[in-house]
Amino acid sequence: MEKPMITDTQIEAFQRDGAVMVPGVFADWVDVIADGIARNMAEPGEYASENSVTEGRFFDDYCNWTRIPEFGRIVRESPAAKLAARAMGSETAQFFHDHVLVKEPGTPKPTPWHQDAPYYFVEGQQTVSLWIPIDPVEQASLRFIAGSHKWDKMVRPVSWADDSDFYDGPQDWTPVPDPDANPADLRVLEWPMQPGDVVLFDYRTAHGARGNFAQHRRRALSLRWVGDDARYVERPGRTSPPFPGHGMAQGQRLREDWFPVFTP
Ligand SMILES: O=C(O)CCC(=O)C(=O)O
Repeated sequence: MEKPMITDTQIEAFQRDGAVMVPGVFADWVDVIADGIARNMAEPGEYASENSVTEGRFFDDYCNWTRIPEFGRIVRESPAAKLAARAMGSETAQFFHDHVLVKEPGTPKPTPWHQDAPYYFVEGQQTVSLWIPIDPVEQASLRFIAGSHKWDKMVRPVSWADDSDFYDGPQDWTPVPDPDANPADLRVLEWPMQPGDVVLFDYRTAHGARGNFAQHRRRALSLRWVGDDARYVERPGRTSPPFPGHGMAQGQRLREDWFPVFTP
Protein backbone atom coordinates (compact mmCIF):
# COMPACT_ATOMS: atom_id res chain seq x y z
CA MET A 1 0.00 0.00 0.00
CA GLU A 2 1.23 3.51 -0.81
CA LYS A 3 2.59 5.37 2.23
CA PRO A 4 0.32 8.32 3.15
CA MET A 5 2.04 11.71 2.94
CA ILE A 6 0.74 12.49 6.45
CA THR A 7 -0.51 9.95 8.96
CA ASP A 8 -3.59 10.26 11.17
CA THR A 9 -1.26 10.55 14.18
CA GLN A 10 0.57 13.46 12.58
CA ILE A 11 -2.75 15.17 11.76
CA GLU A 12 -3.84 14.71 15.39
CA ALA A 13 -0.56 16.27 16.55
CA PHE A 14 -1.08 19.24 14.21
CA GLN A 15 -4.62 19.78 15.48
CA ARG A 16 -3.61 19.34 19.14
CA ASP A 17 -0.28 21.23 19.26
CA GLY A 18 -0.68 23.63 16.32
CA ALA A 19 2.47 22.31 14.57
CA VAL A 20 3.92 19.04 13.31
CA MET A 21 6.98 18.03 11.29
CA VAL A 22 6.52 15.59 8.42
CA PRO A 23 9.71 14.26 6.82
CA GLY A 24 10.45 13.99 3.13
CA VAL A 25 7.21 15.18 1.52
CA PHE A 26 8.98 17.71 -0.71
CA ALA A 27 12.22 15.76 -1.30
CA ASP A 28 11.51 15.65 -5.06
CA TRP A 29 10.89 19.40 -5.11
CA VAL A 30 14.07 20.65 -3.45
CA ASP A 31 15.81 21.58 -6.73
CA VAL A 32 12.74 23.37 -8.04
CA ILE A 33 12.41 25.34 -4.79
CA ALA A 34 16.15 26.18 -4.90
CA ASP A 35 15.81 27.51 -8.45
CA GLY A 36 12.77 29.55 -7.44
CA ILE A 37 14.54 31.04 -4.42
CA ALA A 38 17.60 31.89 -6.53
CA ARG A 39 15.37 33.62 -9.08
CA ASN A 40 13.47 35.43 -6.33
CA MET A 41 16.70 36.73 -4.77
CA ALA A 42 18.06 37.82 -8.16
CA GLU A 43 14.76 39.53 -9.00
CA PRO A 44 13.26 40.65 -5.67
CA GLY A 45 9.64 41.76 -5.64
CA GLU A 46 8.18 44.96 -4.27
CA TYR A 47 7.85 43.51 -0.75
CA ALA A 48 11.37 42.08 -0.43
CA SER A 49 13.05 42.96 2.88
CA GLU A 50 16.52 42.67 4.38
CA ASN A 51 15.00 42.99 7.90
CA SER A 52 17.52 45.66 8.97
CA VAL A 53 20.19 43.13 9.93
CA THR A 54 23.64 44.52 10.63
CA GLU A 55 25.41 41.12 10.62
CA GLY A 56 24.89 38.45 7.98
CA ARG A 57 21.75 38.61 5.84
CA PHE A 58 18.08 37.82 6.46
CA PHE A 59 16.21 38.14 3.16
CA ASP A 60 12.49 37.63 2.90
CA ASP A 61 9.96 38.21 0.17
CA TYR A 62 6.42 37.08 -0.56
CA CYS A 63 3.58 36.93 -3.10
CA ASN A 64 5.75 36.02 -6.09
CA TRP A 65 4.22 32.73 -7.22
CA THR A 66 2.50 34.21 -10.28
CA ARG A 67 5.78 35.67 -11.66
CA ILE A 68 8.25 32.97 -10.54
CA PRO A 69 7.47 29.85 -12.59
CA GLU A 70 9.11 27.44 -10.13
CA PHE A 71 6.80 28.64 -7.36
CA GLY A 72 3.78 28.43 -9.68
CA ARG A 73 4.66 24.78 -10.34
CA ILE A 74 5.00 23.99 -6.65
CA VAL A 75 1.61 25.54 -5.90
CA ARG A 76 -0.16 23.72 -8.74
CA GLU A 77 1.74 20.42 -9.12
CA SER A 78 3.39 19.49 -5.82
CA PRO A 79 1.68 17.57 -2.97
CA ALA A 80 1.19 20.87 -1.11
CA ALA A 81 -2.56 21.36 -1.71
CA LYS A 82 -3.38 17.78 -0.80
CA LEU A 83 -1.22 17.87 2.31
CA ALA A 84 -2.76 21.18 3.41
CA ALA A 85 -6.34 19.99 2.89
CA ARG A 86 -5.73 16.76 4.79
CA ALA A 87 -4.07 18.47 7.73
CA MET A 88 -6.81 21.12 7.99
CA GLY A 89 -9.60 18.54 7.64
CA SER A 90 -10.95 20.60 4.73
CA GLU A 91 -12.53 19.57 1.40
CA THR A 92 -10.53 22.28 -0.36
CA ALA A 93 -7.20 24.02 -0.01
CA GLN A 94 -7.14 27.67 -1.08
CA PHE A 95 -3.72 29.15 -1.75
CA PHE A 96 -3.03 32.38 0.15
CA HIS A 97 0.60 33.16 -0.62
CA ASP A 98 4.24 32.06 -0.89
CA HIS A 99 6.98 33.40 1.39
CA VAL A 100 10.75 33.00 0.95
CA LEU A 101 12.99 33.28 4.03
CA VAL A 102 16.77 33.05 3.71
CA LYS A 103 19.18 33.39 6.63
CA GLU A 104 22.76 33.44 5.49
CA PRO A 105 25.42 31.84 7.71
CA GLY A 106 26.56 34.19 10.47
CA THR A 107 23.19 35.93 10.88
CA PRO A 108 22.52 36.15 14.62
CA LYS A 109 19.16 37.91 14.24
CA PRO A 110 16.37 35.70 15.58
CA THR A 111 12.97 35.73 13.92
CA PRO A 112 10.79 37.27 16.67
CA TRP A 113 8.12 35.18 18.37
CA HIS A 114 4.85 35.88 16.61
CA GLN A 115 1.61 34.45 15.30
CA ASP A 116 0.94 34.96 11.61
CA ALA A 117 -2.83 35.39 12.02
CA PRO A 118 -2.85 39.02 13.24
CA TYR A 119 -0.80 40.15 10.23
CA TYR A 120 -3.23 38.47 7.79
CA PHE A 121 -6.69 39.51 6.61
CA VAL A 122 -8.04 36.00 6.83
CA GLU A 123 -9.36 34.02 9.79
CA GLY A 124 -10.69 30.53 10.41
CA GLN A 125 -10.17 27.25 12.20
CA GLN A 126 -8.70 25.80 9.00
CA THR A 127 -5.39 27.45 8.18
CA VAL A 128 -1.93 26.00 7.59
CA SER A 129 1.53 27.13 6.56
CA LEU A 130 3.98 24.62 5.12
CA TRP A 131 7.56 25.69 5.99
CA ILE A 132 9.95 23.78 3.75
CA PRO A 133 13.72 24.15 4.29
CA ILE A 134 16.03 23.23 1.43
CA ASP A 135 19.17 23.18 3.58
CA PRO A 136 19.77 20.95 6.60
CA VAL A 137 18.44 22.72 9.67
CA GLU A 138 20.01 21.82 12.98
CA GLN A 139 19.69 24.94 15.12
CA ALA A 140 17.92 27.49 12.96
CA SER A 141 14.63 25.61 12.59
CA LEU A 142 11.29 27.18 13.32
CA ARG A 143 10.26 26.86 16.96
CA PHE A 144 6.63 26.68 18.08
CA ILE A 145 4.76 27.14 21.35
CA ALA A 146 2.64 24.01 21.65
CA GLY A 147 -1.06 24.78 21.99
CA SER A 148 -0.72 28.53 21.33
CA HIS A 149 -3.16 28.26 18.39
CA LYS A 150 -5.87 27.90 21.06
CA TRP A 151 -4.97 31.04 23.02
CA ASP A 152 -7.92 33.42 23.55
CA LYS A 153 -6.03 36.56 22.60
CA MET A 154 -3.60 37.07 19.77
CA VAL A 155 0.02 38.02 20.32
CA ARG A 156 0.99 41.68 19.71
CA PRO A 157 2.24 41.80 16.12
CA VAL A 158 5.57 43.58 15.69
CA SER A 159 7.76 44.75 12.84
CA TRP A 160 10.53 42.18 12.28
CA ALA A 161 12.96 44.98 11.50
CA ASP A 162 12.77 46.78 14.87
CA ASP A 163 10.16 45.08 17.10
CA SER A 164 7.93 48.18 16.98
CA ASP A 165 4.10 47.81 16.96
CA PHE A 166 2.86 46.62 13.58
CA TYR A 167 -0.49 48.46 13.91
CA ASP A 168 -1.03 52.01 15.20
CA GLY A 169 -3.22 52.82 18.18
CA PRO A 170 -4.22 50.93 21.31
CA GLN A 171 -5.04 47.25 20.75
CA ASP A 172 -5.90 44.36 23.01
CA TRP A 173 -3.03 41.95 22.40
CA THR A 174 -1.21 39.35 24.48
CA PRO A 175 2.41 40.46 25.04
CA VAL A 176 5.05 38.80 22.85
CA PRO A 177 5.87 35.54 24.69
CA ASP A 178 9.36 34.51 25.78
CA PRO A 179 9.24 30.72 26.16
CA ASP A 180 12.99 30.49 26.85
CA ALA A 181 12.42 32.59 29.98
CA ASN A 182 9.35 30.52 30.95
CA PRO A 183 10.21 26.91 30.06
CA ALA A 184 7.97 25.55 32.81
CA ASP A 185 4.89 27.32 31.38
CA LEU A 186 5.42 27.18 27.63
CA ARG A 187 6.38 23.99 25.78
CA VAL A 188 8.54 24.61 22.71
CA LEU A 189 8.42 22.26 19.72
CA GLU A 190 11.33 22.20 17.26
CA TRP A 191 12.84 19.61 15.00
CA PRO A 192 16.12 19.13 13.16
CA MET A 193 15.12 18.96 9.50
CA GLN A 194 16.50 17.78 6.18
CA PRO A 195 15.94 19.42 2.78
CA GLY A 196 12.40 18.62 1.64
CA ASP A 197 11.00 17.96 5.11
CA VAL A 198 8.07 20.15 6.03
CA VAL A 199 6.69 21.61 9.21
CA LEU A 200 2.99 22.39 9.19
CA PHE A 201 1.58 25.04 11.50
CA ASP A 202 -1.66 26.88 12.11
CA TYR A 203 -1.67 30.66 11.40
CA ARG A 204 -2.41 31.15 15.14
CA THR A 205 0.53 29.11 16.42
CA ALA A 206 3.18 31.32 18.02
CA HIS A 207 6.56 30.67 16.40
CA GLY A 208 10.02 32.13 15.98
CA ALA A 209 13.51 31.05 14.94
CA ARG A 210 17.05 31.43 16.20
CA GLY A 211 19.72 33.18 14.21
CA ASN A 212 21.74 31.12 11.76
CA PHE A 213 25.03 30.22 13.44
CA ALA A 214 25.68 27.30 11.05
CA GLN A 215 28.33 27.29 8.34
CA HIS A 216 25.69 27.07 5.62
CA ARG A 217 22.63 28.98 4.45
CA ARG A 218 19.15 28.38 5.76
CA ARG A 219 16.81 28.75 2.79
CA ALA A 220 13.11 28.04 3.29
CA LEU A 221 9.86 28.42 1.39
CA SER A 222 6.59 28.83 3.27
CA LEU A 223 3.38 28.02 1.41
CA ARG A 224 0.27 29.37 3.10
CA TRP A 225 -3.17 27.79 2.69
CA VAL A 226 -6.66 28.22 4.06
CA GLY A 227 -9.58 25.80 4.21
CA ASP A 228 -13.34 25.83 3.70
CA ASP A 229 -14.17 27.90 6.78
CA ALA A 230 -11.67 30.76 6.22
CA ARG A 231 -13.09 34.25 5.74
CA TYR A 232 -11.79 37.76 5.05
CA VAL A 233 -11.43 39.82 8.24
CA GLU A 234 -10.68 43.52 8.78
CA ARG A 235 -7.53 44.32 10.81
CA PRO A 236 -6.63 47.64 12.49
CA GLY A 237 -4.41 48.69 9.58
CA ARG A 238 -2.55 47.61 6.45
CA THR A 239 -1.98 43.85 6.65
CA SER A 240 1.07 41.85 5.63
CA PRO A 241 0.82 40.92 2.83
CA PRO A 242 -1.35 43.91 1.91
CA PHE A 243 -2.82 42.81 -1.48
CA PRO A 244 -3.79 46.37 -2.46
CA GLY A 245 -7.12 46.73 -4.26
CA HIS A 246 -8.42 43.32 -3.18
CA GLY A 247 -11.95 44.70 -2.75
CA MET A 248 -13.07 42.07 -0.22
CA ALA A 249 -15.40 42.79 2.72
CA GLN A 250 -15.69 41.35 6.23
CA GLY A 251 -16.96 37.76 6.23
CA GLN A 252 -16.39 37.00 2.54
CA ARG A 253 -14.43 34.04 1.26
CA LEU A 254 -11.10 35.03 -0.28
CA ARG A 255 -11.60 35.86 -3.95
CA GLU A 256 -10.83 32.79 -6.02
CA ASP A 257 -9.34 34.64 -8.99
CA TRP A 258 -6.48 35.83 -6.74
CA PHE A 259 -6.40 32.90 -4.30
CA PRO A 260 -6.97 29.69 -6.27
CA VAL A 261 -8.96 26.84 -4.76
CA PHE A 262 -7.82 23.24 -5.15
CA THR A 263 -10.00 20.21 -4.49
CA PRO A 264 -7.33 17.53 -4.16
O1 LIG B 1 11.99 31.32 8.51
C1 LIG B 1 11.87 32.08 9.49
O2 LIG B 1 12.84 32.49 10.14
C2 LIG B 1 10.51 32.55 9.89
C3 LIG B 1 9.41 31.90 9.12
C4 LIG B 1 8.05 32.30 9.55
O3 LIG B 1 7.84 33.02 10.49
C5 LIG B 1 6.91 31.77 8.78
O4 LIG B 1 7.10 31.04 7.79
O5 LIG B 1 5.76 32.10 9.16
